[in-house]
Amino acid sequence: MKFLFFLAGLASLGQLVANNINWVAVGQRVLPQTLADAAPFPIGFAVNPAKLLNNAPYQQTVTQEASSVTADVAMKPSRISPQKGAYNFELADQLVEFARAQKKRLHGHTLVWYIDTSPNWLKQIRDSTELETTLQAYIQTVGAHFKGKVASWDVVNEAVDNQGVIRKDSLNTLGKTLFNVGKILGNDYVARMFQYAHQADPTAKLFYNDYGQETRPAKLDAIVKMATNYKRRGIPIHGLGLQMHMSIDTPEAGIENAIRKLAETGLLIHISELDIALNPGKKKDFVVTSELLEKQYQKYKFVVSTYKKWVPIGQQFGITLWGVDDGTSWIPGFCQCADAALPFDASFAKKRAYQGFLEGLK
Ligand code: 9MR
Repeated sequence: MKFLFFLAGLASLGQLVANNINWVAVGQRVLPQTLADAAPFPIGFAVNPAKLLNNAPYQQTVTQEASSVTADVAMKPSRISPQKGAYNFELADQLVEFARAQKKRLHGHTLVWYIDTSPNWLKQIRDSTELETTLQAYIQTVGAHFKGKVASWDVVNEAVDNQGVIRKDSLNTLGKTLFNVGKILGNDYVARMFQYAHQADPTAKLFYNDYGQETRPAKLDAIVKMATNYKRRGIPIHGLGLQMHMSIDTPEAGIENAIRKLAETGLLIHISELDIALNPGKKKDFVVTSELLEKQYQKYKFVVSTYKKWVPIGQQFGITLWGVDDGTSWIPGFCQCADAALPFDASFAKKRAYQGFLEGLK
C-alpha cells in the first residue's frame, strides 16, 4: 500500500518537475537555477525515504536541486539487519526506486560502522572468526541486493580515531563500549571489508568515509597513509569521503589542507556529509542573526570553491549536504540546541548559504 502511495507520489512529482523551470534567461545568457544545474560534479543530499514520501517541499527540493542521494539512516546495518540473519530492505528499496525514477545517483552509506547504532546482535560478537564471517556475509548479502542500484558505497565509516589510530576501545558518551571491530579483527580489517565489498559488487565505487579531517592533522595523515597503502597493495579502494560536519569557526587553512591532501592520493574525493553549524558553542539561548548567516555564506562559498580548485575533474565525486533543510537537520537533535546549518531554512527557502554554494561553483 505504502509503495502504491510512493508510486503515486512519484507520478505527481514527475509532473511537478516537468512544470518546473530550472533555467532562466537573462538577456542572451541562460543561468542555471539549481545547485545540480550549476555544478560540474554531482550534488547530493542525505535523505530520509519517509520524508521524501510525505513531505512535498522536501521531495521537491531534492528532486530539483540534487543529482545524487545518500540515505541518512535507511541503508545502515541497524536498519537493514536489526535481527541476526534477517534482512529488511523495504525503506532502502523505496530510495532505490526514487533514485531510479528521478535519475539520481544513489550513494550507499554504510556497510561497516563501529558506532553503537550497529545492531545489538552484531555488537555482541566477540569471537574474531565469527565476527569476520558475519561481516563478510552481511556485506555479501547487502552488496548483492543493491548491485547495479547503487553507484558507490561507504564501505567502512569512521574507523580511525582522532589520534590517527584504528579505533579499538571506543566508548559512547555514557561510557558504554561500542562495536570494537578493530580490537577484535585487528588494524587491517578495513582492507578486508573493501575486498568483501568488491566481491559483492565489482561495479560499485568503494569509499572510506570519516569526519574531522579538516581539524585533526594526525587523523588526516593516517587516512592518507592508509589509502596509499591500500592502493599499493591492490586493495579495491576508489575514493575517500570527507564528511565535513563543520561550523562557521572551522579554520579555512584546515579545510584547504584536508581537500588538497586527500586529492593527492589520486582517489575520487567526496565531500560526503557537508553542513556548517552556526552555534558550535551549543548555546541554549542561541538566535540566528544576519551576521552569522553571512559567515555561513562565506564558509559554504569557500568549501565549494576550494573543492573545485584542488580536486582534479576526474576525481570530483561530488558534494553531498547532510540533510535537506534546517527543519529536518540532525544537528539540533544531537546538540540539544538550536542551529541552522544547511543552505535551505526550515521553510525550504534558500538562505545566503545557498548563494554561497552557487558562487563557490563559479
Ligand atoms: O544524521 C544521522 C542521524 O539521523 C542518525 O540518527 C545517526 C545514527 O544513525 O547518524 C547520523 O548520520 C551520521 C552519519 O551516518 C555518519 N557521520 C555522522 C553523521 C551525523 O551523526
